[in-house]
Amino acid sequence: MRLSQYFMPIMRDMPKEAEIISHQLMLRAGLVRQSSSGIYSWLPAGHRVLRKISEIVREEQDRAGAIEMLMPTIQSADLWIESGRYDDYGKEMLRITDRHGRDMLYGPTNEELITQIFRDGVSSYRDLPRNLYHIQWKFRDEVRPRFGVMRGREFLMKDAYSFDLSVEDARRAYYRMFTAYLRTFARMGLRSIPMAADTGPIGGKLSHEFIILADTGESEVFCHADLLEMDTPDIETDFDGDLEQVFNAWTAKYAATEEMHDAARFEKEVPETKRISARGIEVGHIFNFGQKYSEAMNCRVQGPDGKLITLEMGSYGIGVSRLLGAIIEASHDENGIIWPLSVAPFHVGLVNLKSGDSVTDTACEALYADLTSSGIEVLYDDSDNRAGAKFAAMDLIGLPYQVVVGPRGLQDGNVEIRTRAGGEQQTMDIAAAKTYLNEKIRDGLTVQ
Ligand code: 5CA
Repeated sequence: MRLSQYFMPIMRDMPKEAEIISHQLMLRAGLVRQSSSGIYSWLPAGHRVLRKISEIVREEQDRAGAIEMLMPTIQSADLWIESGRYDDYGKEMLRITDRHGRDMLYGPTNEELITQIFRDGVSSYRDLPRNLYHIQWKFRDEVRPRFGVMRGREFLMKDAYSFDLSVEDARRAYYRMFTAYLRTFARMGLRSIPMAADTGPIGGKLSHEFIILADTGESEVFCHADLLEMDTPDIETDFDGDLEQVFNAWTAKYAATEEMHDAARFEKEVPETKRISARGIEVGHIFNFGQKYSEAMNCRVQGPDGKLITLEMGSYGIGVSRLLGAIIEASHDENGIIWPLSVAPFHVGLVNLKSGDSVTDTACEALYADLTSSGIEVLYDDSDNRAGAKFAAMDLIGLPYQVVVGPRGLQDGNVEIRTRAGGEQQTMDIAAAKTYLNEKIRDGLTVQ
């Protein structure tokens, strides 16, 4: 993509309305714009990141055996009356009346709708187990939308719903999602810690929040420091075999959100030097709620002996749009965002130090064409801005690699490669630069 033909409105000054760094940087780097309180437009570069995050979520859900579908954003109130949650949900639910006077709502979550769809689509124990998911916009009329996309009113969520015949099977479904979540967040460069959590309006007893430690996090959390060093399940993880082990290993050490925290237990179980009490961002939340919805909504199948079985259910959410904020909170410096390669809007920023100079232009055009044709995503700054402004913009938008091309280096056939994360600068000839970038990017995108 040529910057001269792109749309990425960069702001030099600090936006006053943004309280936390990720929100400031998302506005300054031209990723989002607020359209009304807690509701955002995703500008082209922000949209690219949102798509990449969604794709990682999708790959790991698919790998864990969940099946993708898509449910609408607008739902009928009738279903929520059936489950008993229509009144419980209170003011957070955006209620709408259509032209026929029918009560509708903008879905804050989908337990009711999926239960109806599943109940109407299955009749026998042979159709189980299943886990269905979608990635869809939700609306919650939060009292205090804040921190940009971190606590929005409209936000993108991945929500999966599992249906099982027995309590044991439902636990296995829970372990599958638990494991998939560890992998999902690790692939975005995040260290997530599953913490015993309260279930709130979703219900049930078994629940974990996946938390990223960050000073600007909304919740207070407590955990054992060893959890920061645990190994993430790798691609060889057997989604039928090793799951209970993964779950047990990750839940053996103390980790709890504020609502579930037990100070006496924390002090007893965790040596003083290992106690972490910090703030955290909730990027995912999983629930096993047994028969709460299947009972209320009559979601049953016939068992092998002809008797009806009320299904065991769970739901599993990831805050896809919130993740942009969480990743930036975890990865930035005083100059701007530092995107992990896997979610960066582009892999490489190509900086032409002297647009209009034919030698420099020719070298840049050739590099741009070659890198692009080998599958690398390049943002080419072909504008005639000053060098200093170009560097500042590249650092702000945080692409993992910068290639700086100018007449002086080109006299010796050289360009400079800068790594955004470590700040290293290396001078090398053009052929070596292409090989270097191809290798680094291929290796960096390989899923472990
Ligand atoms: N039905 C369940 C699981 S699918 C559910 O709705 N869970 S939830 O309420 O915990 O939401 C799932 C995830 O969505 C949260 O972990 C959080 O990352 C994200 N989320 C929740 N509310 C917001 C919000 N207002 N803005 C941005 N992300 C949010």
